[in-house]
Parts: sequence; structure tokens; C-alpha cells
Amino acid sequence: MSRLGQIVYHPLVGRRILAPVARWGYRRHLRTGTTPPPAYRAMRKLYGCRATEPFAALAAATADEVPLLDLPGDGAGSDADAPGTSRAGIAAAEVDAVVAALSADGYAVLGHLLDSTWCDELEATARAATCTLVGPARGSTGGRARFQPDAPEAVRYDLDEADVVASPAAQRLIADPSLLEVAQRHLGAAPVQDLVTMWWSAAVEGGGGSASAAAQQFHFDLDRLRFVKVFVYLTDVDEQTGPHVYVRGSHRSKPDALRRDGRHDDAEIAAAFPGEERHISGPRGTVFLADTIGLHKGLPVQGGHRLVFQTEYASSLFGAPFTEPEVITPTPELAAAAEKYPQVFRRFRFGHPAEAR
Ligand SMILES: O=C(O)CCC(=O)C(=O)O
Repeated sequence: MSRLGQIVYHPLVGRRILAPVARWGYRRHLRTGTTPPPAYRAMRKLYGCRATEPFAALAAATADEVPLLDLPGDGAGSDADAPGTSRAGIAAAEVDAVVAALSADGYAVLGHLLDSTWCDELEATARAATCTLVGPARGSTGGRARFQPDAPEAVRYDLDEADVVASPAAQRLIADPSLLEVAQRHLGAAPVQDLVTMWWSAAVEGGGGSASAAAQQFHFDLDRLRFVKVFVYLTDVDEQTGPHVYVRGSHRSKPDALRRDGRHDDAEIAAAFPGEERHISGPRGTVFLADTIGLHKGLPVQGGHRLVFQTEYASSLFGAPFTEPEVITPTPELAAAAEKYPQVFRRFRFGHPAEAR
């Protein structure tokens, strides 16, 4: 580890060192597109400092990184009032309500379900994929297998991002203009697509209790400075099949002890946010957005299984290392969006089937 890394990792180091290291790393990111690991670490630790302004100032600085997108229907874009301009996309009818709920509560559930043909397509992708096993497992965690609904070997099966982005339904979702608009308004910054994922969760005999690695203990995300996640349930989700649990309002502020990076137990959360736990259940096709700087977890699956698709938008790629998945055959929707908003989709490598062979 570098000397700077050793300093940043020291448990007693405080904001006087963390803040300049994080700012230096952000400037480096702007020049090079990569984040020095000590700067990412400094950013995470800075969030836990008692003085909240240095983290907030760095997060605010990302708002200027990419010019705001000119989205149809968004007051921020010059197209907004053009005759005949109207919103399109899965949240088109409820953008204002979703933005308001995200701001007030930290999460918002869409009023209608995702088209079942899109769900079918995503589910077929997930059934065919070889996944990475995560969390308590009968086999070895980190192993690779296809999900077997009748005999799952691990509490979580993660698909490879390349397999997810190959799905046309996934591509239409990540390029969805109404989701881009919600993200832009919530972040106060142009959204940059930084993660696409899909995973199965299951009950495993002898798998033990809730699994930290499978995100089944309360935590908050901090891979980036500002971000919002879109979740789609691709199976019916009830109390038995692992609903997402979000602590309402915890995206706004948290007691100092809960700003510590790591896992937090249920009693701590209940004491700090009495009555604010929300269990998000719903039928297949349920879509919700969450600002997961707020406290959240997935409830362990008691029986059956759950399949979730997720896409994330951030104000900057500063932070955790990001992947650069290849999209061999982009849908017309993604191709058009990537041409119009190259910065949003800048981590994708667009190929052509002929080149891939
Ligand atoms: O499985 C869940 O609902 C929790 C997921 C989670 O923690 C996350 O996506 O950050």
C-alpha cells in the first residue's frame, strides 16, 4: 500500500487529512477518468466525520461535471416547452411525484408495473446466465453456477454485468428518458450510468442467518458521491421472499453512529428511526427508485426466491472502480441515447457483432 494509502487507512485520521485527499483525488478523476484508491477511501471515511460540510461540498462539486441533459419534458432542458414535446418512458406519467417522494422519503414506488414482456426477457436472461455465488452457500462462495430454483446453493447469485447489458430489455431500461429525468432532477446533476446488475436471492438450507455480503444487514451505499438506484422485481415479492427494506428519511441525515461505513444492526436502526422502516413488496414488474445513501437492506428470503434487476445513475464516476461493459448489439433506444448523451453512457464500449467475432 502507498504511503498515502497507509495514512488514509489509519483509524485515527480525520477530516483535515481526508478532505484534501478526497478533493485531490476528485481533481485527478476529472483529468484522468480514474480515482486513486486512497482518494476513494478518503471519500468514504469523510462521510463518517462529524463535520458534514467537506463531504457535502465535494458532492455538490460534481453537479458541474457534465452539462445538464436536454430531456423532453424536463424544465431544465430547452426542449421542454417545444410544441409536441412530451415525456416518454416507464415513469413518464409520474415524474414529478417520483422526484418529490425521492426527496421527501428517499424512495418511490412507481404506480404501474413494468410490461410483462420486458420482465420475461430479463428473467430468461437470468435463467440462462452463469452467476457468481455470494454469501452463505452450501457450495463455495465465489463459485459459479446457474441458478437452480429448486436447489439453490447460495443466498445470492450475481449475474455478470456483460450478460445483463446484452438484454434488450435491460438496455431499454437504462436508456429510459423518464428515468434519466428523475435521476437528473434528484441528483441536481446530469446522470451518469454507473452500474447495471441483476441477482437472484434464495433461502438456503443451512445457509445461516442474514448475510452481510448479500446486503441483508442494514447499510448505506457510498461507491459514489450522489446516486440513485432503480430496482425492478422480476418475481412476486412478499414478506417471505425478501422485500427490500428502506429506512424512510435516512437519506437526509443520520445520527453520527449510523454514518459509520459498515453494517448496522436492526436495534440501532429501530432506536434511531422509530417506525420508519418500509418493506417494499409487490408483484413481478414492481419498479421502485431509492437513494441508497439512506439505510437499507434486503430481508433474507424465507422460502422461494427473488429476482431483481437494478440500474444506477450517479453524478460522477469518481469513487469505486467501475466496469466498462461491451454492448455488442445496442437496441435503437440505447444507440440513440448514447449518441445524444455520450457522457451518460461513457463507460459502455459499443461494438458490432462482426468485430466481436
Ligand atoms: O437485496 C436488496 O433488496 C438490497 C440491495 C442493496 O443493498 C443494494 O442494492 O444496495
